[in-house]
Amino acid sequence: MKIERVEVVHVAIPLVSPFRTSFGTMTTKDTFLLHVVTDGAEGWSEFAGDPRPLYCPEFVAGAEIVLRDFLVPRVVALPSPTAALVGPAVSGIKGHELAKAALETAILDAELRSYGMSLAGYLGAVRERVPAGVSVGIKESVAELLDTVEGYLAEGYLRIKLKIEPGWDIEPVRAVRARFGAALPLQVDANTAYTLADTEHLRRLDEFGLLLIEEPLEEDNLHGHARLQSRIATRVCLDESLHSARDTASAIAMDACRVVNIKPARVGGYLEARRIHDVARAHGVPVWCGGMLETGIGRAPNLALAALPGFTLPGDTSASSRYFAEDITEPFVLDDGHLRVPSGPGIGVEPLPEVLRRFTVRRQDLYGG
Ligand code: NPG
Repeated sequence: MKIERVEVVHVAIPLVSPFRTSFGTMTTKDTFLLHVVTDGAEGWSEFAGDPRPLYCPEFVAGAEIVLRDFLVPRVVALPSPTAALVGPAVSGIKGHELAKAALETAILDAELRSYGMSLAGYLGAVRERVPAGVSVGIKESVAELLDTVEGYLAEGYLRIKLKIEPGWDIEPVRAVRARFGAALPLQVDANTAYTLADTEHLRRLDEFGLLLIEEPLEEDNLHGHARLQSRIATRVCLDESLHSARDTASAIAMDACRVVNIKPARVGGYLEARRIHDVARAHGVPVWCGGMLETGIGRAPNLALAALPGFTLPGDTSASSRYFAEDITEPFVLDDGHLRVPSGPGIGVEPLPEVLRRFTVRRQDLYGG
């Protein structure tokens, strides 16, 4: 395969409602798509990060530079670039997993399209549809939270995740349990907002029968998470702390997590995500697929991954309408609480040209063109 052109397409798409977490509030999906043109086919991917480095160190403007100056030159210089060669080619560049994931995914999409093979088939998917969970941001009041959760349950979502932070944890969880019952699959996500000194406080969540508590402590504090896990009954799930299959193996060996959130972008792409799935599954540790408010371009490959056998918990892979009044692909629609796994070649979706044009802020060639 020969790469002829690599282009970034910056987009800004309003969210249907602001999304508040312990690290900030988002009102717009402001990122770029990566468009790769090869001699065989074209591929698309989405940079999962935001304009500000609040969730992780990477951010939109920085990622464009890293791709332009360090990642794309190494990959186009390969005699015959393929997705499997991207990781080794860029391994000398430290970090920047989100940018690496965007490049690998766009090339993988083009490559699979040239073979007429779906990403789901390539990864080893065993399901045609996956159960959909939804992530509910921090609200102004418990009443507003209950209304929001009620609306999502009425739409058919099968699992609720509540964002928490100090001052917004026990009471919202208690209220959701009281209103919707003990059978509702419910979990919480702290996005690193607590410290080990909060152990006794976090132990109060044990009485609510949660599926898990996600990333309660500082990023990369595996030792602290293991100490916390030894003192609370709720399963600890890691997100921000896991960047690779090796990290995941260490965390599992230390009992720093009993569940893993796999976000392909956070770990450098779908090939490493698949390895994490395999490591976790070999240890009997359940995984689920996280989300970063992606458009349909980022969501489609996540659905393919979520169809692997070890994904035994519903993920944050919600329908397009949870995020946008208008998605840039054909919308993903909830059907009986599930989303269909794309079955067409590559990631199985493409941007709708007219919609993409309306949401495009800027286009820039990084190579060729
Ligand atoms: O449905 O895609 C979604 C959002 C799920 O809560 C969600 N994502 O911390 O996992 C997270 C959070 C996030 C959103 C992280 C945006 C980074 C950016």
